[in-house]
Amino acid sequence: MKVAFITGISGQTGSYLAEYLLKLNYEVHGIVRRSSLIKTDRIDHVFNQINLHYGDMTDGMNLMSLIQKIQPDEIYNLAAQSHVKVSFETPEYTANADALGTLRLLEIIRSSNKSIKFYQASTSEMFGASPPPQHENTILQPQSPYGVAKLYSYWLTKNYRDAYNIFAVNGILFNHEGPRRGETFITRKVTRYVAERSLGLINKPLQIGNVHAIRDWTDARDMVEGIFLIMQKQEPDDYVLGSGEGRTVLDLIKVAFNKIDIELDWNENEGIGRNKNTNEIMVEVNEKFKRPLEVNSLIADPTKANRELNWKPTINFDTMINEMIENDISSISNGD
Ligand code: NAP
Ligand code: F7E
Repeated sequence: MKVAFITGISGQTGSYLAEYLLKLNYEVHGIVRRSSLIKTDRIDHVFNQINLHYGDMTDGMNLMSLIQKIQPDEIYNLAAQSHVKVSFETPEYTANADALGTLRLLEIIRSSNKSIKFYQASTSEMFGASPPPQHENTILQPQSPYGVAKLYSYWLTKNYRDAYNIFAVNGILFNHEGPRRGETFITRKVTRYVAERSLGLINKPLQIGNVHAIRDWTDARDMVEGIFLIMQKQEPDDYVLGSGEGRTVLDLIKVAFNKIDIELDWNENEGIGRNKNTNEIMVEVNEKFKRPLEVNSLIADPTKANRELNWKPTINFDTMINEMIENDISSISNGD
């Protein structure tokens, strides 16, 4: 039985990864942070099958003693302060968790007698200002403290691979979403709003930032499969994972409103979206949700992953958004 240690197991992708590895008969361990409220909703259904430990990416001694005790075969480093806008407000903390946290793990692996495989959750945010499509050799020009912190971890992962012969890999993942997505990311913010609208619980317009940014949105469950395949390669290497399809934030909003039979009429000068039939204002740009610096366009070129991992997403964008809205409607109806 293989032993996996997942940092960020309580997060969106970590929770799907835990399920995936359990199905493959892994012994799964993960860290959760102590907080005044319990935040394990995403993994409660597998609580009895996984091993949770208190831990924090900013606490090297804690990580060291856990890894010495658990003796994992594979470490998946998914823990991060993962919100781009928040990273402008908490840059030092973001660097500590997202950059130095990776250093702590890699140093523990380097000093271990056991050979431990390491996966780093790298991100398309590292491409930043480089125009799409972006692939493994695209120049990295991050535009946020988050992107810069992740860039450090990306290079450190390559560096420890080359210098110490560690099986250390980067998955350079484009945006991934699903029903478990955090509510402050744009897809979930929109699907939750649309769900509340359809249930008649809200009549104020949806407040959003930059509607023109382009993103490549893939289902998180498809990404987890890709993460696993990257870790199973004979030789360690880095891979871009994404659908290859770019959409604007406005496209996303229109698709979501369409699901509840509302056609949106966008007025660019006013920054307002109205219900075409009733003229009611549904969406409003609010400067508060814009970032000091934006990444305009991220669209994956996943050719290498298609070819070498035989990986392709199986869930399309519309299906994913539909499921997210349906899930929000049923969880709101159940009082969640
Ligand atoms: P997420 O939902 O925000 O989950 C992040 C996880 O990290 C949570 O479990 C969180 O715990 C944990 N965490 C944060 N700070 C920590 C710390 N100091 N010590 C220990 N744990 C900490 O993110 P996600 O969407 O699952 O993404 C997983 C990883 O992939 C992240 O590293 C993210 O940066 C990266 N990534 C994500 C995307 C995407 O589109 N989703 C794309 C590319 C890369 P709490 O629950 O306690 O906050
Ligand atoms: O923003 C625009 C925003 O916060 C997407 C993280 O998982 O993917 C994610 O980062 C776009 C941006 O994701 C709002 O300006 C407009 O252009 O959902 P997001 P992100 O910044 O792309 C990458 C790959 C990661 O690695 C990250 O961890 O939508 N946008 N209005 C808005 N975004 C938010 N959150 N809220 C708005 O109101």
